[in-house]
Amino acid sequence: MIDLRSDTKTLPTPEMREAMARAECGDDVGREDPTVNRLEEMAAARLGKEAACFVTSGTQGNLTSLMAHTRPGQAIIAHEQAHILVYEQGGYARIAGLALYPVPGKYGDLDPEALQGVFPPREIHRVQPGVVCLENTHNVCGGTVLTARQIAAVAAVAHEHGVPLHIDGARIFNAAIALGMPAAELVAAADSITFCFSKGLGAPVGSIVCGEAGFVERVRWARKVLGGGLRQAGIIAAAAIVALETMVDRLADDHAHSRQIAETLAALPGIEIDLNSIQTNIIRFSVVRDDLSAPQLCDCLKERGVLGSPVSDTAIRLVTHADVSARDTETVCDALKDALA
Ligand code: TLP
Repeated sequence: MIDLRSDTKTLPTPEMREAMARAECGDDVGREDPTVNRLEEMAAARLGKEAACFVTSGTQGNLTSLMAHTRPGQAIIAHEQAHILVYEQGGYARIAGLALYPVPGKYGDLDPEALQGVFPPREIHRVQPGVVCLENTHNVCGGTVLTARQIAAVAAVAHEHGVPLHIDGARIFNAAIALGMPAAELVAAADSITFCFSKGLGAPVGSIVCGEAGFVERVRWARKVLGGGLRQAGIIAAAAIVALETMVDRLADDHAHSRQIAETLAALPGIEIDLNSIQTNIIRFSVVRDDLSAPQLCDCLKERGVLGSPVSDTAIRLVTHADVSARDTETVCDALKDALA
């Protein structure tokens, strides 16, 4: 099976398994795990931030960041289709105690002028924002990329109101590779960033939060109360180190493969796809046929050895990743042509 349901489906490489077997370990809750400490230093340097804290997942990275930036009773400002809002079980409200100001925006961007309008007056009836969030790349918008300039423009508005900017950078290296710039430069204007080792970078577990040292210390406390203190976590941090060292540059292949699949789709009847949204490894498209729904097309693809995700009755998401080769990509294109013929 060629599994295009998500880049979370990637399996650890042999080099990761070897590094895991050899990893030096200690109790990470007491900061005594040398492998976790090394990973945190590497990640902070790579993102151009002062410190970092290894967490179990992207969801935990975002939630601990929100908890560290805010206090209950404040609000989060985020894109209306941000992963934090739509796919994280409302942890921002349920656990961090935050209200929400959702903002629309093309391809995941927040227009600085629209953002200005979202900040309420500082008066007693109004919930005050405690953090602004961006997502790069933006999952629901189709793996779309925000540029350093777009990020800086949003950061400027947030900072004008005395509020920090957090980036859900689950796939920040996809964005950096697509733009051809170092990730540190891309996120320079942001106060914090979460990124994932267990998506396109192929590690089995883990994400990390990077930011200024005091903020990261608060993240560490929030991680503990959420049950995320992991003891001999060097076992999994070792795989994350290999991911950071060996899996970033190859993301360009995933982007080329998704472009090839998207262009094949665009030429097929009954398919609607916005080729401008195909910027990294995610392909979202619609099936506009009376005789075929998105779940039915996914069933047809499955019979041809390809797994995709129907995200509604008419929309499908496909994601390319390290376990999808150039040859697999040809097979996917043939399966789509065959299924839609
Ligand atoms: N996204 C997953 C699913 O949850 C939808 C996927 O298959 O794409 N931020 C972004 C932008 C994400 O796409 C995800 C995972 C997360 C955060 C959460 O990461 P995890 O799954 O590690 O908690």
